[in-house]
Amino acid sequence: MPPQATLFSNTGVPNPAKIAIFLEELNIEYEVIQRSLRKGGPDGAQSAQFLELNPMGRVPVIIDHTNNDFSVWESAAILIYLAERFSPDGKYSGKTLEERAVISQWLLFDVSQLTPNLCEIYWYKRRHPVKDLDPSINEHYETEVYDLWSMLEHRLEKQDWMALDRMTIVG
Ligand SMILES: N[C@@H](CCC(=O)N[C@@H](CS)C(=O)NCC(=O)O)C(=O)O
Repeated sequence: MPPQATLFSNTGVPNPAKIAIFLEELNIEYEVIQRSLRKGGPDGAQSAQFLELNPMGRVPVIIDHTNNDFSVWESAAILIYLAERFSPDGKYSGKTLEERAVISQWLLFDVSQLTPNLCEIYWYKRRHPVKDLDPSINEHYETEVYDLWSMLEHRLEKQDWMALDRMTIVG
């Protein structure tokens, strides 16, 4: 029997792990195929074949073999798709309008605030250190990230899960 889904991934980067955790939670049988980032060739995320699946040439991407090999990229979109397709009762994506609003609030907070600020710091400190960088730039992004993380800490001091009283697609 072929697996229910294929996850295109790369060991050592964070976004595909979110999808793998959720596939496990949903008890979906899946295979993982590694893609070399920023490379062409048969295993590369920039190959013409992979760009057909994700025009950004990035991971994660999933293929749902139980739905005519429908494919989705962008981790937040993948989480929403998997939740709605494999758990249509709304357990993970929200059962009511209000639950869905709280879940999207935290999902969009991650996508639009937390992750972009983390990426900035990662890029210029680790991937591409900038010599003699104006310290105010460092301060700006570090303060942003510490403030956002403090918000998460504060919320998780009061409850076990980010959005609701149970695990959802935002943790
Ligand atoms: N917003 C996208 C980001 C995808 C992304 O940037 N993935 C990284 C790995 S975590 C990647 O494939 N990078 C390769 C590149 O920058 O070319 C998502 O959440 O799926």
